[in-house]
Amino acid sequence: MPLKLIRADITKLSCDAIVNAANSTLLGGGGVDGAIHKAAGRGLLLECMKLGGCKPGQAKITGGYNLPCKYVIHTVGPKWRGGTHGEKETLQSCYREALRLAEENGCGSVAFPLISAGVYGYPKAQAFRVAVDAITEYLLTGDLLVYLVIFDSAAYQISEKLYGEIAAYIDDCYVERHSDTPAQQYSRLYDGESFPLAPSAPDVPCAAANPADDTDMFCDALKTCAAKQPVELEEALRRLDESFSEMLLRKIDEKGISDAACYKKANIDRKLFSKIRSNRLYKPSKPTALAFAVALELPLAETGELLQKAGFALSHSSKFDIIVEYFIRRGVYDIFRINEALFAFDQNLLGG
Ligand code: AR6
Repeated sequence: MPLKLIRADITKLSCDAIVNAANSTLLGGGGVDGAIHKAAGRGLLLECMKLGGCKPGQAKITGGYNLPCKYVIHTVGPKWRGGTHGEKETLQSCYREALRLAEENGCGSVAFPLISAGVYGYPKAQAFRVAVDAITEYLLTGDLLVYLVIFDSAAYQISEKLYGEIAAYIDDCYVERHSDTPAQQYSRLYDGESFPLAPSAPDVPCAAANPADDTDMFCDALKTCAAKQPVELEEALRRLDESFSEMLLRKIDEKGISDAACYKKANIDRKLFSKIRSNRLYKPSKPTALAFAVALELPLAETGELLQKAGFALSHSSKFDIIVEYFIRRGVYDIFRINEALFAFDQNLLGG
């Protein structure tokens, strides 16, 4: 199951369990703890009083009372003391223990705040990294839908350097788009790539290009390649009829990875993958198609090829596309890193 970053007030979420960043008394406090107790009502406090507290790094579960969720999982994060007092290990343990309790209690979904990143003073960027790493490690074998809830905009930022580089790349791409002819843009987009199968239709929005036009452009692109790469062309023509699902499964085989490894790396849940696998004509959304391209570590041209099978193309008119392209060009295929950047730029995220 995937990890989803969302901006929300955790007390409003109706998933099976929400996690509370509590203190060791479990009797309420400020921050998210205060908000949860306030929204849940007195019943929560009465149940918490019977629990006998909780040690840092551990977790306990109660009902959700007036909250829209079934359960509240209370965990106690470490207080930041410079990072040399086992804070990271304690924080990792908070996520692991809370996930274990959620699973034991039959939850299908659980939402976390950024534990310790408020009153307890854990540096936000580091707290975020520990959260993402602990949750993604769990998801390698676990089967929960996990939300990481970002409450205030200051609570989350990718490094200034990365943010600046991506912002500059977006600017450059916009400039390119508005100063070149479509043909120039196209050749630049696939600069250095050997097999440009997915022409980014000029002035056609990224979401849904006309499939008929796409096919024509696709054939034109193939013909253009003919002189240079006759063998590849022959193979590509043979694959013209291949659907998105077929291409995806073929590429998974070619990479020699398992289906599960692929959909987990793509941050896609098993059910969605099964649908794609069993329906050769399944049309995924653009974030889903791109997530698979990233999971398969496809270079830009092959990414375009896979997207084209779903009726999409990468476009320099879309910030979302440009950001994903930024990472692919640099060979960075960690979907969570890419999603962090997309999140920072208020874009849709990759995955299911
Ligand atoms: N929804 C989601 N996230 C929230 C919400 C909300 N409604 N409110 C705050 N956050 P903190 P800690 C975020 O201070 O650092 C309490 O007094 C907030 O922006 O709630 O683990 C307890 O009783 C921040 O990113 O928890 C303890 O004494 C994150 O939740 C102590 O604070 C955690 O901030 C625990 O401190």
